[in-house]
Amino acid sequence: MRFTYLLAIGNAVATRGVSPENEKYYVPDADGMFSCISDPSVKIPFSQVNDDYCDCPDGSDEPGTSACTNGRFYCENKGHVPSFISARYVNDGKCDYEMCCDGSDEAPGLCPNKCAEVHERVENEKKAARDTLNKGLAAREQLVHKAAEVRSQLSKEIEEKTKELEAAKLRLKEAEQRAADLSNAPDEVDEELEAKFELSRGAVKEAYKAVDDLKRRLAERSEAYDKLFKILETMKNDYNPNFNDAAVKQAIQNWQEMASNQVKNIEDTSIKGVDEVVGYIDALYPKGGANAQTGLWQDLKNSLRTWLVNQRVLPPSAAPKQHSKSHKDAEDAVNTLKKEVQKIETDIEKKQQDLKSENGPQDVFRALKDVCVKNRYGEYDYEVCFYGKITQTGNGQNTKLGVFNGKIEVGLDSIRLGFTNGAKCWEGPVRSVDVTVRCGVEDRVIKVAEPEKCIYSLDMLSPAACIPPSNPEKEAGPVKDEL
Ligand code: MAN
Repeated sequence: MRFTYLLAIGNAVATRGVSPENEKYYVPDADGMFSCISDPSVKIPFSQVNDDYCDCPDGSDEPGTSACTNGRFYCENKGHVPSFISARYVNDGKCDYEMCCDGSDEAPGLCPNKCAEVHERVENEKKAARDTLNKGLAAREQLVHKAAEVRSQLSKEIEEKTKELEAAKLRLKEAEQRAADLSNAPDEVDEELEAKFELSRGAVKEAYKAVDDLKRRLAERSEAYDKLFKILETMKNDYNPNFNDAAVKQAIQNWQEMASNQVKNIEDTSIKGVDEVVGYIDALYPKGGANAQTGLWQDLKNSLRTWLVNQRVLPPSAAPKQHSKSHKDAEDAVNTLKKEVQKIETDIEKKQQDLKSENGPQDVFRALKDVCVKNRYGEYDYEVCFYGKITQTGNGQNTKLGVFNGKIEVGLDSIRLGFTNGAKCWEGPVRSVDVTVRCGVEDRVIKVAEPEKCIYSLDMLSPAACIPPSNPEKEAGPVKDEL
């Protein structure tokens, strides 16, 4: 009877800190020995279990003392959730209620069981977390809905802009055609020249007639001159010098002088000059008229210019070509339209990039494009604009800590956003912020730290980060002995 009682006490000592699953190992074998759990080849007398001296490499011989640094103590925590705590907390004289609410890790009587109290608090916290998650998930649904709206609005804008682009391209094509037409039209110098031609056309015709008349009269004179020439030549050859007629002699002498000088010149130069002028006038009024826009007309104009320059009527260098005002206006319109087309194209490209971008699970962060959150933490106010910048305000300063760089990393229970390129820190780096967003019912900054100078970490809450638990059983699952 006494032996059975002592065995029971001995077993109670041996199984202190042992989980129900492992109790089977804490029974002496036929030789009264204990085998270390992870390495059963190592055996010790059963009496050395929980003797406050570490014998087994895995610490399994000291489940209820602090002797093995790798030992683990099982707290039953009746009324709450069983747990293992590290051997170093065992018998340290402190009640570690968060881990071992039944106080079994300390000597009996030192730490009264508080599992009921702890359980209630933990359950309340869990309930609050569940409420937050449910409300957060509901708010997230709305964000996802809004993100879808923003997306479809973006697609609509791209569609409209594409139509606008087509219309602008058409207008550009028309404007280019108009400018091309006007560039082929006569320039202002041509118009002026033609106007002058029109004015002088009548006068030129008159002159043409006068020249013809002159030519005819000149021909008559020339004929008369030939006859007179012959008469005088005959007289010169046939007169009798013995008659000594002084008047005849003088007449013949004068005739000889005259015949040898001027008369020939008149014929050579004047007639040739008149023919040249007539040739130009003929050329200037071709069949199609002066307005005929042909290469021939250009050639003729050039010939006329050359002739006028040769006659010293025009200065040697031609006036630079000037475009008409309407042509210039048309070219300006082309340039304006080209810019407009380019602007619309850039706009469309930007929107298409935006549409392609990823914005977290179910595109949820797209709904926060224009959202900014402002909260005080420590000595500063922090404003976070999800797709903009983070600003730190206080102590008379307004500092840009970073600009959203598009990085969205989805973790198990949080989402990280990257903000870089903030204001340069005095004698330090360019400021940047690593933002961690966790599930919350509303957007809020809850903590800011500066682990390194001007490198910040900012914790936020937002429904955007509420993720439905993927494996709810794991959370509430029983604690398993891993030894
Ligand atoms: C300001 C703030 C601080 C930062 C110092 C660095 O005071 O932006 O967060 O550490 O500048 O000089």
